[in-house]
Amino acid sequence: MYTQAMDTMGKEGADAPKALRSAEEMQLQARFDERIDAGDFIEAKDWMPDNYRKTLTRQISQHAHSEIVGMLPEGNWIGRAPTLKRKAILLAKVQDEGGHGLYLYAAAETLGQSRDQLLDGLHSGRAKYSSIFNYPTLTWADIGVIGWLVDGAAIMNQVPICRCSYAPYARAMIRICREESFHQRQGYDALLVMMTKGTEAQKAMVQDAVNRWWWPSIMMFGPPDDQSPNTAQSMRWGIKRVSNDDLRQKFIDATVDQAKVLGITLPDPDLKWNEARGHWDFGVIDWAEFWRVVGGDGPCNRERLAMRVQAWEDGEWVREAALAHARKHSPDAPTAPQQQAA
Ligand code: FAQ
Repeated sequence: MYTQAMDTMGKEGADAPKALRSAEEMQLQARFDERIDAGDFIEAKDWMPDNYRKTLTRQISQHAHSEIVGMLPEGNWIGRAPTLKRKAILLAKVQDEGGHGLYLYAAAETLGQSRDQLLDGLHSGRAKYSSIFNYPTLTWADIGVIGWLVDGAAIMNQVPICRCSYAPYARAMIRICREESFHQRQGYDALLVMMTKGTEAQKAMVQDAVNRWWWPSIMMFGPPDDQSPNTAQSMRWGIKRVSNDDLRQKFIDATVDQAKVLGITLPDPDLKWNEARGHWDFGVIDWAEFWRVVGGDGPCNRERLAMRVQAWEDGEWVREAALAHARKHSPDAPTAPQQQAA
């Protein structure tokens, strides 16, 4: 028995020997599977398989990191918004993204990892965040295009997560999706004003921004289904409800008509309506670029991460003050931020 335990130690992956499971654990697993099949929601205190917990922690924390890293490209333009109205809208939007990050970190914490551990994953480069936020915002039109395309893609991906089998994540997503709708709308509105009332230079600026953001936006949905290691199991568990490719197609189908109303051209010569499929066909996505960016070598990866680490270091005194305050009111409060797991 002891040697068998030693054999399984430290091995992970498909070829790892299966750990012995008790009858009780098998019953719990069967009950969990039944609940998933019946479309039940799982709560934080319910029994769940380790890999379900792991997958959710990975996805929710990456989602949270995306929201707070996503504040950076737009935050960059708050001081340069062209009117008071646009500045107020952008401020509200960027604050919303910070709020989304906080709801999501709270949801991830219910799975047993502290906020400090989750953030350490981001700061050390172990955890991912969305590829899209590694592209630069070069002009004011980029801000409109982020709202229209990036928030538009985010909504398409996130509405099905409101029905995710893990209830704390699903609940967080309901509020987030309501706010994302405003984000998408304000971006579209800013572009429509530039395209209908702007100068030729402003219209060209919008087209240039669309040319740069289109392909990265459709990469946001993740790799094609046949190259997505997590999709099949996540769909079986009801974490994902729609696959990467299906969401991407739905997004493209919805966006083509919006582009026509705006009067811009999507930078894909292969975009063609396919009557037989009832969908728009589109060109080949440069997956090498996607993996390069996900792997840390995009145009702004280093800058984005350095800014998050700097913000964390600058905020140390705030965390210390909050802990000192908490200790005053409760002697049981921790004396230092929770340490990361070994
Ligand atoms: N970027 O097997 P799959 C927003 C990774 S929030 C980077 O298909 P999965 C709001 C993936 O993690 C945007 N990495 O993975 C906003 C996995 O790596 P791992 C974020 C990506 O999880 C707007 C590997 O590739 N939204 O925009 C990306 O089943 C404007 C294999 O992929 C969410 O996070 C990517 N694009 O499906 C804020 C939504 N795609 O971890 C500010 C929740 C894939 O195994 C301004 N997340 N990878 O090492 C999801 O729906 C899923 O996690 C997917 C990926 C669909 C993103």
